[in-house]
Parts: sequence; structure tokens; C-alpha cells
Amino acid sequence: MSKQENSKREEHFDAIIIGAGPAGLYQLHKLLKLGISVALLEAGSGVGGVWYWNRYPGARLDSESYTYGYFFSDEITNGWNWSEEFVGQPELERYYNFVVDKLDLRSHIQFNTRLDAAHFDVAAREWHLDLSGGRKMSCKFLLPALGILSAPIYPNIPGRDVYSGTMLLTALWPKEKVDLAGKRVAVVGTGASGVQLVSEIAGVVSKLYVFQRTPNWCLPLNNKPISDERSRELRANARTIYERLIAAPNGYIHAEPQMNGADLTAQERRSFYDNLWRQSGLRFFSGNFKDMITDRTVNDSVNEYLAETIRGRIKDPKLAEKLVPRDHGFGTKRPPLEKGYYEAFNQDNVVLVDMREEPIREFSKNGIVTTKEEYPCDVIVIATGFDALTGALERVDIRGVEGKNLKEHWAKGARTHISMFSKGFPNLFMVNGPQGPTGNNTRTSEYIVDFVTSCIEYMQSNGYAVAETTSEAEEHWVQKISDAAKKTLIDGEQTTWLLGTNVEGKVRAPLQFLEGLRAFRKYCSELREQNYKGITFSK
Ligand code: N01
Repeated sequence: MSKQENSKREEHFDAIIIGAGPAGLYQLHKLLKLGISVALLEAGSGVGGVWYWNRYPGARLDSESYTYGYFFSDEITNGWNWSEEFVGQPELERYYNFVVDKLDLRSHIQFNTRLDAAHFDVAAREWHLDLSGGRKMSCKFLLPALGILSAPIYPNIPGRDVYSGTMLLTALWPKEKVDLAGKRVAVVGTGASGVQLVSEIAGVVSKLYVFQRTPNWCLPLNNKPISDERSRELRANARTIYERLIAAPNGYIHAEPQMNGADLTAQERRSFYDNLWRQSGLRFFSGNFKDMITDRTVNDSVNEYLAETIRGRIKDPKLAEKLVPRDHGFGTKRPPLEKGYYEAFNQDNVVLVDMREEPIREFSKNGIVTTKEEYPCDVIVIATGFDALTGALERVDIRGVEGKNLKEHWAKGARTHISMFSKGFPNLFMVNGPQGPTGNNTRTSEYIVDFVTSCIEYMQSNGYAVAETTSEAEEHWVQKISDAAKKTLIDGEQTTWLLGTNVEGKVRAPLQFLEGLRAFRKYCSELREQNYKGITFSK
């Protein structure tokens, strides 16, 4: 073999996974088990994906820690202790490093390697990849595991280059320690990221300007440490916990909603909310009434209840009204979880800047200028969210058959077959692509990884070289996504990443399957039993 051929071979793998987040790492483990050659490419210098990049103060889980990790290996389950019910970013980053070492995955990961473009070569039946720094690789199967909320968006505010202070993005927080103590800080955006950050830093900064365009319905996290005894119990019951998670509608440990709020009196509904309110995490959301986001009256009753809790926590009644959402009902957007967020606004050093009254005009040399005044600050933190689900994939130049571009294919809205396949893109297995199920993200991605792996295994055992979905299967899934959304109050009025309405020019369409993980699993398992109906295979 010539040196040239040899070097080409070194850069060719059966499968290449993109992204060392929770999904990508599990995918790597599963494909290695199949005995094929695999590489994982990661743009960052470490593992963890979302938990590598989002290292802003306060970044924390909103699912219970012990429901978020992996369950497939006893060695991992028994070798790890979660310190809190909802752990923060540093512990999660440590966890993924622990997993990588336990499973001996590190030597298969190429860090600081960003995928710029991927083109499918029909004749050779392989993907050709262009990587950062001019490197090239090729593979038979391409598996982007880029994360559902990983393509951050900057707000369209002029003057970014003019500002002389430090500008940071929650989603790309630096690895070096950022000392905010005693600084004048502005936070733009009050979604889950902004809310967590504000809760965490309000007590240490000298001045905090919170730029809010739309208030959110936030829930108290009610976090607490996990004792050694509880840790032992959690490990001993890991199997039962896992079974509960996969039997649940959305992969959460919370009791499944059993009642319709519409069948109860106002007083009965209130007692139900009182009980949920005292619980932790997303329980108030995922354990609420079955008709909470389908029945307007029930939804209004939740809104009234939550508005009262906000009013009860803010000293200044006028300020409280600014923090009460009016544009959307609870649950139609994913609720941020907080610890002392509302109380922060009672502090003298914290100022809410209501952008409905005074929109931001520009960044100036000294800070942020609204239509009313200039807010001088040392640090501006941008927490304006993500081009969710499609953004990370569309930022790579992915071209399938006849040079067809994925972004163009999705120009009128994402089109997939069960979130993993798209017509015209053979052997592209999207791990956590758009139109996947809502729910506990590691449980949803775990199912997708299992499905993708079994599909590749099926191809191998039947001698198939190429898998591609059909237009009909795609059309069918797009319709199912839309039908599921129509049953809810999530109607497109909201500015939310779930519908793409948070990104200028993005087509308004539901980007997740709102019937959730359990329904998704059932649907996909039936397809699998019919030899992966919706996918055509060729030799
Ligand atoms: O982003 P968001 P996020 N000028 O889109 C505002 C997950 N997550 O990063 O509502 C000023 O929710 C925007 O205002 P509006 C979780 O699934 C999980 O906070 O568009 N403001 C909004 O307030 C979550 O849902 C955790 O009017 C502008 C904010 O920026 C998802 O990630 C932690 C603006 C964006 O909120 C996204 O959360 C963090 C502009 N030009 C995130 N443009 C966990 O707890 C937008 N905004 C695990």
C-alpha cells in the first residue's frame, strides 16, 4: 500500500460521531461495542457537551441528578455519588470525564476538531468531512450528536465592537475563572440561563441590571444535598429508578399526571398546586394536571396561582407586575428553575430593566443604552438563547445526494423521519436531531442512540451499505409532529425555541414531538419490528 493510500486510510472510519456530549459519548461506546472503527470529533478541548460549554455561574441540572446519568453500566452507577439532587456544571463535567475514563473512550476522541462541512459521495458511498485547520476525513456513517440547544444566538443589537468592557455569552463561558465580585454586571435575557445566572450572582456583584424582554414562569428548584445513606439507596435502587423513568411519559421520575384539572373545583385545584409547589425541580410542570396545557381554563388557574406566588415574593407591587408573564401560559415554554431569583429583585443592587418600556438601542463604550438611559457596566452577559435543534446542524455545510444542502432541505421547516433521518442524506444518523421527543434529555438521547446503533447493526448483518429515509416517511413524521402540537396551547404566539419563533426568519413550526418520550419509543419500536419501516436499505 502506498504511503498516500495509507494516510488516506488512517483518516477513514466506519463511523464518525460529532460532539462529546452525553449522547455522543454513549454513541461512541455503543459503536465501539459493535466492533467497527469509530472516531469522535469534538470542537472543545474536553468532554461534556452542553456541560462543557455552559460553565456560567449557576449552570445546573433541572432533572434530578440520579435520573440524568447513564444506567447501562453498573460500574458507572456504583462508582459515582451525586452530591446534590440537582448538581451544577462542575460536577457534571467531572462525571463525564469519569465515564470517559471508565469506558476507555478518550483515545477515540479528537479534541479541538470542528466539523465545517460534510459532503456525501454517492459513488464511493461515503461522507467526506472538512475539519477545522484544513484536515479531511471520511466515513461510511456520519452521526452528528451536536446537542439540541447548542447553537447560541447573539441579539441583533448594534455596537458590540464599541463596548469596551467584557462581553460574555452564558453558552460559551470561558474556562478561566471570571471574577464578577464587586463588578457592575448586565444580563440580557431571562430564560433558564439568565435566571440561573441572576440567582447565583446577585449577592456578589456591586450592581446587577437584568434586561428582561418577556418574563417567564419560574419554579423554585428546592435543591438539597444527597446524604451518604440516600446515595446508597439510590445506587441499590438504580434498576427500579431506571424502569420508572422509561415507563414515564417524558423520562422523569415524577409521578405521572392522573387527573384533569377541569374535573375539580377551584379550591381542589389550589390544594393540588400547593402540594406540587412544595416539591422540587420540574414536578410542578411535569406532574401537573393532564390537561394543564390543553385546557385554557385549567392553564389560567395555574397562571393565577403562580402570579400570586410571584407577587408574594416581591416587595414592590409595581415591580412584581413586571415579573408576571402575560404573553404565555405556564408550561407552553419550558419553565426556568430558580433559587432566590425573585427575592434578588428586592435587593438594592439589583435593577430590572423592562425592555417593553425601554428597549435596548445599542451597546455603547460604557455599557447598554436603552431608549431612556445608559446603564454603565463592567461586564455584559448575553443569555439570549439558542437556534435550537436545527441550528447546530445547519451551521455545518451538510450536503447529501446531488449536493443537496440540509439547510435548504429544511428551508420551509425541519423535515425528518423520527428525528434521526432526512431524505437525500444517506447514512446520516442524527443523534438528537429536530423533531425528537420532549423529556429528560439523556433518556431521550439514550433511546435514539440505541435505535441508531441497532439500525447500523441490522445493516451489517444484512450486508446493507446505505440507509436512507423516504419522502413519504418524512412527510408522515412532520404531520405527526404538527398534530401533536395542535392538541396543546403551544400555538405559535409564544417566543420560544420550541417553535423556532425566537430566531429571526426561522420558520414557525414545532421542533419537538410533544407527545413525549414514551409515545416516541412505542412508535419507533413498531418501526423497528417492521425492519425499520420508513428507511430503505441498499447493498
Ligand atoms: O434561552 P431562552 P436560555 N434582546 O431562549 C431573551 C435549556 N436550559 O438559554 O422571551 C433581549 O429560554 C428572551 O426574551 P423573549 C432549557 O431547555 C436548561 O435561557 O424572546 N432579550 C429570553 O428571555 C431552556 O429552555 C438549563 O422575549 C432577548 C432569553 O433571551 C433552554 O436551554 C439551563 C433578545 C432567552 O431565553 C434555553 O434557555 C439553561 C434580544 N434581542 C438552559 N433575544 C437547565 O437548567 C432573546 N432575548 C438544565
